[in-house]
Order: sequence, then structure tokens, then C-alpha cells
Amino acid sequence: MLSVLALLFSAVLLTNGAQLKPRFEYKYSFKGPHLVQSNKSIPFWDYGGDAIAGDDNIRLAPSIRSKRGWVWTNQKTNFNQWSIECVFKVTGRGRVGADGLAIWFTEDKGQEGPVFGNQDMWRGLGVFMDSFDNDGQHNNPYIMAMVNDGTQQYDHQSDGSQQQLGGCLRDFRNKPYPVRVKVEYYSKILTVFVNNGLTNNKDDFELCLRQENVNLPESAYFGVTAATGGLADDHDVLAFLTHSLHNKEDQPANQVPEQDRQKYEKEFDEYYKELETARENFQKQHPGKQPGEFDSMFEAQEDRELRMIFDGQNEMHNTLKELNRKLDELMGRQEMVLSRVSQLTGGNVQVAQGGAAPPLTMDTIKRHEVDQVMNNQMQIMNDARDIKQVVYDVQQRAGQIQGSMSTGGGAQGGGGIPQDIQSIIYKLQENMNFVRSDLANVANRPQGQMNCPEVQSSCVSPMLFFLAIGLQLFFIVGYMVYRSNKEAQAKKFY
Ligand SMILES: [Ca+2]
Ligand SMILES: [Ca+2]
Repeated sequence: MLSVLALLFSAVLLTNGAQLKPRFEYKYSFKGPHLVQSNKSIPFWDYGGDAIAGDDNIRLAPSIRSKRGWVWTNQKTNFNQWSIECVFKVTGRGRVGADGLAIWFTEDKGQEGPVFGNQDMWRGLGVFMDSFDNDGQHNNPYIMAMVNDGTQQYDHQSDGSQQQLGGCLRDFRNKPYPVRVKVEYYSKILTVFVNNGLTNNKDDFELCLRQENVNLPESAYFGVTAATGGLADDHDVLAFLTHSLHNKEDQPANQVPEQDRQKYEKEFDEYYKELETARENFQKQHPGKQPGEFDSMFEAQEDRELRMIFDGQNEMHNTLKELNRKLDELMGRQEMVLSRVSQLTGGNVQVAQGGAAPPLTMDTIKRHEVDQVMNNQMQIMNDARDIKQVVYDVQQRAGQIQGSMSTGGGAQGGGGIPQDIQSIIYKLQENMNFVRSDLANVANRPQGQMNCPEVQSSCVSPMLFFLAIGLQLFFIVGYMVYRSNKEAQAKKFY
């Protein structure tokens, strides 16, 4: 649609109901081939800085760090509504390049400076092709327009994002065909179109920005500048084509003042003569090439083949573009379907959690969890070893105690009465029983027989008997006290 608009414009421009007629301004234009004259000058233009002019283009800034170049018209414009088309190529081996290129319409012919090779605080319009993303917003390469009344300093750090009239994100670097930027200014409306150089269709323009109520100088210089920074691209301008725009009613085509007409004709003659001498010089330098051959070169076999290849590539490019668009559409649909599916599955999981069956969660053991488990296991093993050691010690002590008990202390019988004492008691009991049976025999005897026997010395008196018993008991108790003292002494060794 935009390209159609641009096509319409190239013939007749329609604005606010009034028809605008473009007129080519050769004094404000240049293009190859034979862009420079033999003395390396460009007719009606000045160039300088690090710019190098060749036959087909001007290399404003080469791919070397910190270079600046410029090209400016000799004269200020004598028209205030215009359309310019700048054809350029920005190429570099890096994925990112710098700094960029700028088209100017300013009251001063710029001095070299920091704004893409031009001075800061300019008065007029600057259209910037900014390659490098200074503010890190991932929005470069960027094309923007900025109007300055000579008071503002261009803010490089923010890529002029707060100062721009408008702009668009367009990658203009390393394109198969030259990139074209068209700037129009009429009825205080500024419009910028971009042809991104993906096709060889010169009219394949897209709208980049449109701004109303823009005040630009009535008369100013056109210029193009470029600069490189830490990174460096080649900045080549292939053509700069200017048209002044005139209302059809105001200025009919044939209404040129006689004085101007004569002046223009004179200039044209001079220019034509220069061109002729340049052609003659060329023929002298290249005697093999006749003018006829020169003209027919455009129909040469290689050119035709090349054109066919270009056409074929263009066709392929268009098809790919269409396919890409359809793919995007499909991707969009797929994403939509996926999001719906994920919503649905999310609902299902919730239901499953509510029901009896637990949800299937595929959880994997992580490295740090494994380490933790291993550490715990090691600690448990150490603890077990300690416990084992303690048990062993206890066992050993118990064995020692047992051994010492069996050797030194004799059988203790868990606090019971010792065996020898038992045997003594047992003997005592026997004796007691013996004595008791004797006494019973004595008691059962008849009265007469109860009298002591005649031989008194053989009979034991009761007094003596109890004395003997008492002595025996005394010895037993004494022995037991002795035993317990000995045991207490033996225990002290443990
Ligand atoms: Ca920048
Ligand atoms: Ca930026």
C-alpha cells in the first residue's frame, strides 16, 4: 500500500487537495556513475573530513575507528517545499556497527562535530540512521528525525530518544541492495519513508514517521555526514536526489523568468561541456572501449544473466516473505492453542488433586539432596561406631570385674552368706539338733533315772554347756566382721 503511495508521489504529489509538482533539482543532487569529475570534485557539492569520493559513491566514513566525513551543497535552497531521496549502504563485518549516517537540512554548512560527523546545536532538520545502541534499549539500528533551533545538544547517551520528532526501528546495515530514505517536507508536514534494501524495487517504501506542524528554515543547505566510533562500518552514499515541490496553480512549468532561463541554460551548457571533456578524457585513457560498446555494455550477456539472477532472487525473496508471514500466523495460532491446552491441563491437575488419585509429579532428586543424605549416613555410621566402642569398653570392664571377683573375692553369691559360714552354721545346726535330742532323751527318762550319774566329772553341767554355745556364737560373729572388712578392702581396687 505504501509503495503504491510512493509510486503515486513520484508522478504527482497530492496534498490538502492541491496538486504538487516535483521538479528535479540537479544542483542539490548527485548520483553515479561518474559521480566525481576528473579533479575529484562533485558538481555543486563540497565534501571533506575523511570522505572519499569515487565514481559510483562517496565513502563518507570508512570502516576505521573514529572517522568523520561530510558532503554539503554549495548553495542554500531557493525552494522551501521539497522531497529528497538518499541512497546509501552501511556495511560492516561486525554484528553491531557504529556510529551511523545523518541527512541534514540546516541553515549552516556544518562543521565537523560529534553528531554523526556534524556539529552539535544545529539549526534545522537532522534525519539520523543510528547504528549503535548507546542507551542499551535494544532499539538500534534506528531511523529518526530531530529538529533543532540551535539551542539543544544532541543526547548521544539516550540516542536522542527524548528529542526525536519520531522514528522507526529499521535495520539498514548489510543489505543486499542499497537502502533508500525519502524525506518530504511540504505544508509544514515532515514525512520519512524507508526502503530497507531487501529488494531491488526502488519504490518499495514504507512509512517511518509523519509529523505535522514542523517548522524548518525557508532556505538551507542539504548535507550528508557519517561517523564511526569504537566500532566501524563503511558508510557509502550512492545518490542524493532532490526535488522541489511546487503548487501547479502557483507556478506553471513554463513560467520561468527569462533571466533565470538564460542563466540555467548557460549553466547547463557549461556542465554539458565538462561532461563532454570528461568523456573524451575517459576515451583517451581507455582507447579499447568505443562509445557504442559502452552503451551496449548494459545489454552484455553477464549483465543479462545477473539481472535474471537478481529477478529470480527477488521472486524468491517475495515468496519467502509471504511464507514467513504465513509461518508467523501459524505460530500465533499454535501459541493460542498451546495456551488454551495449558489452561485446560492446569484445571485437570486441580481436579486430580481434589480427588482420590494423587497428581503425577515428576520430581527428580537434586544433587544437594543426595549430598545431604550421604552426610547424614556418614554421621549415623560414626555414631554407631562410638556406641560400639562404649559397649566394648563396658564389656571389658565387666569382664575385669568378674575376673577379679572370681580370683580375689571368692564366690560372693550375689550378697548371700558365704559357703564356709554356711557350712559352719550347718554344723552348728547339727550340733544343736544333737543337743536337743539329748535333752529330749533326758526329759523322757523316769524320775529315778534322771539323777546325775555317779561319776560327776563325766557329766556336763548346763552352765558349762551355755558358755560353750555363747563362745561359739562370739567367734562366728567375729569371723563375719573380719570377712566383711576384707571384702571392703578388696573393693577399693576397682
Ligand atoms: Ca546511537
Ligand atoms: Ca538505542
